[in-house]
Amino acid sequence: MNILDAEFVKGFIRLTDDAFRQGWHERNGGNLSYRIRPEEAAQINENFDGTKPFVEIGARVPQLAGEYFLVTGSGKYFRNVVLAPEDNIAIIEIDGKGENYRIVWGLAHGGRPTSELPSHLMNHEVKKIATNDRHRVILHSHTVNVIALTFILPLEDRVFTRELWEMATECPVVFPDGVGVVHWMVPGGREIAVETSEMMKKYNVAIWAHHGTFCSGTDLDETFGLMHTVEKSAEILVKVLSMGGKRQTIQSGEFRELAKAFNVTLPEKFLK
Ligand code: 2HA
Ligand code: ZN
Repeated sequence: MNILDAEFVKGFIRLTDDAFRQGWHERNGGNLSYRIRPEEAAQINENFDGTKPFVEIGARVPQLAGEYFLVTGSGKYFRNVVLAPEDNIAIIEIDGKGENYRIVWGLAHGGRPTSELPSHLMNHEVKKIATNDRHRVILHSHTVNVIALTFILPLEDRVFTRELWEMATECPVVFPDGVGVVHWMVPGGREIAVETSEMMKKYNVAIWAHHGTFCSGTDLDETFGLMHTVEKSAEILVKVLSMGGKRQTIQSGEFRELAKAFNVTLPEKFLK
């Protein structure tokens, strides 16, 4: 099968276009990765080029040994993916130790996988284990309103979770575990990857102060939808704060009622 005809590739390309149109991906901002199912890889691997050298990941991900990922390219623009996928995205293979990768398809005119590859792969490893192989997508976006809030709210999981939950009744149902906040760090390396993957052990959302948001999910729709929900909630909070702040809101007892009605568990630490 032609790689561009595979459903997961079509979905990946559509997500990059949708996310660009949301205003989350200026220039080369943001990145996306998808952990390819073995049966999906089997449908297209006749088109893989296994001759490129392995390169260091910059992190150790032994639980991902031998896996294939579809990833956006470093320095590539989300808005160009739909026009020229083969130049802007790539499929990479992880080696048997989980320490190196090689490009087997894509980035046809050169390039490297996303500069945030250590964070993406460490998040995938954590989520693969935590969700019993269900989560397959990591999306990093420069979400305008979430970033704005990191200049105003204390950089605490509890504060961000509770404020975002209060801004839209469906939020606790969409992200019942809450969100984590990573203090400002240099992007692109192993250190921020370690911090972020620690957050991903507890949450599906990790906010990078003054930078953006990471979301994890089972599929492309769910992960895009999670980013969209979190960012929309942040937008409402920015509007509320701009109008002088809350005069009324959803109460802890009401969140408990919601949890019961929608059959979700909300951690008590966020209901104080
Ligand atoms: O430019 O978003 O975090 C890509 C990024 C780095
Ligand atoms: Zn970024």
